[in-house]
Amino acid sequence: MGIIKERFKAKSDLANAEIKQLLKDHGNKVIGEVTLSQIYQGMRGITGLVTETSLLDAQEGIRFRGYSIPELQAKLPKAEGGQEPLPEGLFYLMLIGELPTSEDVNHVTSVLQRRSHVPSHVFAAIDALPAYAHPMTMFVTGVMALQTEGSFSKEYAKGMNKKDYWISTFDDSLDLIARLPRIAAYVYRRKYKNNEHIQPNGLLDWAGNFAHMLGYSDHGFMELMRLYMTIHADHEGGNVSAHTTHLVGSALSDPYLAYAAGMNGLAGPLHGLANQEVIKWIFEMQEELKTELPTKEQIAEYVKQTLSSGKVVPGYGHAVLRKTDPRFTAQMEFGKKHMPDDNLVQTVWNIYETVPPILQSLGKIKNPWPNVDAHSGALLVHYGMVEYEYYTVLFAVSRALGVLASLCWDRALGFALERPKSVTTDLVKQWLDGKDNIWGE
Ligand code: CMX
Repeated sequence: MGIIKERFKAKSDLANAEIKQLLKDHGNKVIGEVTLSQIYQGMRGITGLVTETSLLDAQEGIRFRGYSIPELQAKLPKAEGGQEPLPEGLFYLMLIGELPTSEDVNHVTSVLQRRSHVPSHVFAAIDALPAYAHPMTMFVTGVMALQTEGSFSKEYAKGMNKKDYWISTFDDSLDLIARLPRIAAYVYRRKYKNNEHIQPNGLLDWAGNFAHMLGYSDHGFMELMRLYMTIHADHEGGNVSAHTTHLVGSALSDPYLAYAAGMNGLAGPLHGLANQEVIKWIFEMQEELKTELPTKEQIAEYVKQTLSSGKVVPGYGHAVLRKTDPRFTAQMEFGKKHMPDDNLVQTVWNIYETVPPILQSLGKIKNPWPNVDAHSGALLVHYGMVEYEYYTVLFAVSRALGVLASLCWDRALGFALERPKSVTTDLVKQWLDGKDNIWGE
């Protein structure tokens, strides 16, 4: 057994015993109540899941195993000559629950390098799609084709002891994380770079090698990828991509099936696809106003136009957060350091000063502040990655770190099949008429 796997087993054995005791002592304690609005309106605020890897505070933003993004930037190991955290370190932290040493991170990097081979039928499956297919469709098709290489389903078919579910889940998760950059880079080069592919560089870290295979080998872009892959990795358990991965995984669908399902959720415009929508919206604004650097007054007018045509302002608002997303702030800091005079980046900052008061004045939006997607595209465009339809694929590669670390925990803790109760409006009406005991089990 590898060293990370041994450490994971030791940690999860302890957690298992602790949770068993916790449930024995307090299993019947009530932790909240559910209102009628909540069941009709996206179950906002209902505590119904356990996700160990990260926790979202509405005011402060995300913490990964207790660490904020600035803390991670200070404490996680860096690449040689780099200043941004290595995402392998965050994966270790989410999986093991402790900050890694540089040696631990180097170990994760080399394990991922060893496992990164992608069989040719995966590329053939992507090639079978027309060139106009969306990059997320190509990416998820590649992931589904790779499912042939998984071990969980094969072990299950042979007859696996429940206690061992976590082992092949762990193996599949590492294999998948190792191989995703290759699949994602293949999609990019096929769709946008004449099908000219770049072989991996085994001397680079996971995110650095991804940048290299995409065709962006300059130091700044590699640093951006390390930061990007770190901050997009996890956002506790209730968001669509994490929740879907967990839900599908709860049926004992293997990590490939569960992750692919989650990423189909990430591909929705109210979730991860918002990163492409932001840049598309800014490009359209620049075109309509015939300027690369619209004034704040011009931006305000354009925002009002967007709202009055019944559309959302992409990159703004959040289901849980109530302040500026610290992932936005981390990217803003990166922009200030690497490209303070870039027109598009400055436009993102001008939008930041313009949009919140307008959204606030509508009186119905719970969070008028920017989320992670409001900033990412402008940084990518700066380095030449202008193909905004691709951006959600980058988000998906990063999100694998969080949702797959969580899936390992789901299996190690023996979490049950997820199956909440649903009701009909007829039943709700009967209940409102005073009929008791109608909710069922
Ligand atoms: N622009 C315009 N209207 C917005 C808005 C925005 N950015 N954000 C919320 N609203 C509207 C909602 O559509 C809703 O309107 P109705 O009552 O008419 O249906 C109202 O304000 C209340 O919504 P809310 O409770 O504040 O927000 P929700 O929890 O329902 O939705 C989210 C959250 C993210 C879907 C929403 O803010 C949105 O659509 N934002 C734009 C898309 C986006 O940036 N998504 C990315 C989120 C981060 C991520 O997952 O990657």
